[in-house]
Amino acid sequence: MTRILSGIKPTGNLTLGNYIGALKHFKDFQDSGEVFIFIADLHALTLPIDPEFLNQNTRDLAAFYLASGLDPKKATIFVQSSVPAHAELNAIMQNYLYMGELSRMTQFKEKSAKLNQSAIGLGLFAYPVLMACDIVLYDADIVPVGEDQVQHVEITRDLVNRINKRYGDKTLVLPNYQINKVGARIMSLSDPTVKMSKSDPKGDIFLKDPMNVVRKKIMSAVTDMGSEVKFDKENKPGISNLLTIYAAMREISIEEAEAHFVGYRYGDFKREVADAVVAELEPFQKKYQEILESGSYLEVLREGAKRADAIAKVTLKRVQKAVGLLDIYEN
Ligand code: AQP
Repeated sequence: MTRILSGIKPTGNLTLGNYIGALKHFKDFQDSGEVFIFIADLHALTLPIDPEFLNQNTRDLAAFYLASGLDPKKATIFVQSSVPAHAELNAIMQNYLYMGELSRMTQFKEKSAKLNQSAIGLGLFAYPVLMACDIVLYDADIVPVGEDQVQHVEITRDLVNRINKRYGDKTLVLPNYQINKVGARIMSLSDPTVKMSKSDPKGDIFLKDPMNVVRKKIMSAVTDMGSEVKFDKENKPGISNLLTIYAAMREISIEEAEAHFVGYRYGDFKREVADAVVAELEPFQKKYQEILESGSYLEVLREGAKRADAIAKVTLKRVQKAVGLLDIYEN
């Protein structure tokens, strides 16, 4: 059975970008494969974060996962730090990805550029090593991600090939990434040339925003010169972004969305985009709130950790053995 794994960092309030690029699609996999969805809390420590904020974001994310339709009977939902094998495998794998290749990672370059250069944590630099461990521990075949994370799955593939060449081709499973046809990169509403991002929000829509705020943000989104509602990323980045959001909400292609808005003025166009977003987010938000208040997500995470731990341990053992670490409990 195909194994699918993905995760989100609890670094901030989830955005519509996280929803469209990742969250919305997780449930689609749970009937066709074995799904592992985790909360990447160790990754969240790679940039300074307030402990209470991290704690709350972790709870929120668990509730959002469940609200998105993930069924804990079908999908294994867990917190990364609750499965020790992630950190243990990381200690081994950090020796097999090289500083040159890690320093070329776009995410590292972008995030480190915003920091005081003398205070860039090793974890931020080594982020792709831990992410590779997250993936290979579960023998994942497919990793659904937004566009930004593709490079990290590619470096995971390099690592797997390196390890398998050295220790035998059955040591690790080679993963593939999967990105959505529509909405792999949702842009900021106030500056459509930058990605909508939870740790660096710029007029972004948060999944916890009240619906009147969601509407207001869409109505005041930056648009472009001209008056035609047309998908043209280069010359009309604002309109193209709103068209993408609409297409993702209605689960149609960009071409279908464009055809729908022929002859529309910007104001009416934005109003319909807002309607589509509210129609999807409102019930989703209600479900999230119910789950959060009930506290039921904690039992799901405990059960998920048990299941994930049992699988991750097996991979860890296989790697420890392959690289020559002595198991003192075996003969
Ligand atoms: N704007 C986006 N459009 C489409 N997909 C997106 N994703 C994130 N932003 C967009 C996808 O959501 C998942 C969550 O990834 P992550 O939390 O591990 O980190 P990220 O990719 O770095 O996302 P953020 O929101 O920008 O987080 P911060 O600000 O903490 O770095 C991934 O599948 C991602 O591609």
